[in-house]
Amino acid sequence: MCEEKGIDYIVERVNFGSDAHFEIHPFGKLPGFRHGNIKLYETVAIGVYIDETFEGPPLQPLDKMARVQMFQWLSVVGDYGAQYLIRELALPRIVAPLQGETPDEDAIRESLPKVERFFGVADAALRERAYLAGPEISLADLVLVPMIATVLQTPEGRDIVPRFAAVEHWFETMAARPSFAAAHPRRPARIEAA
Ligand SMILES: N[C@@H](CCC(=O)N[C@@H](CS)C(=O)NCC(=O)O)C(=O)O
Repeated sequence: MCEEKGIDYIVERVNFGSDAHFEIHPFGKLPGFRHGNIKLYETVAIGVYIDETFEGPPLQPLDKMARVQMFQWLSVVGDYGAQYLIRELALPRIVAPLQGETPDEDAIRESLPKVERFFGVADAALRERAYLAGPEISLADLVLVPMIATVLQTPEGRDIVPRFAAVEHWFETMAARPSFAAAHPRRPARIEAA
């Protein structure tokens, strides 16, 4: 979001579960956000704050129904996307082996119909319009794109995503934006913009 708005920012790492972590996020999750004396957590709140505080291209539609669709998608992505795509598929498939654990293949298999449903619903939306909430990019697209990038790191994701042409096209468009490369999670731990 900061990259899309063209604003300077610093990415800081915290030790997960530390006092410093709970100081910025009282539920011990990510992300947390600080701007001067303002401290925020929850992605949607942070996104609205960034968009409405700084100059730069708008990240929320003015049209009422497009804005409503944006919030619908933010909710869908935050609830069902995070659950099916990340917690049920990507985390067991990617993180479990890194921790020396064997992924629960039955659980992963059970996630797949839900992952497919998610992509089916997104595909139907993206066949009608270029972005989730209309003809212009919005916070909803910016929240979904890292989830799809993560799912594409799994063999299941690489099999499923190409079956949804509109989602695949949308992802390619999003991944070609400079903000995608600039905000990629493999960046160094601490980044200070010029
Ligand atoms: N509703 C929160 C979700 C926060 C969330 O679950 N964040 C994930 C990372 S994107 C996390 O902190 N996971 C680690 C954990 O649950 O221990 C938001 O939208 O910011």
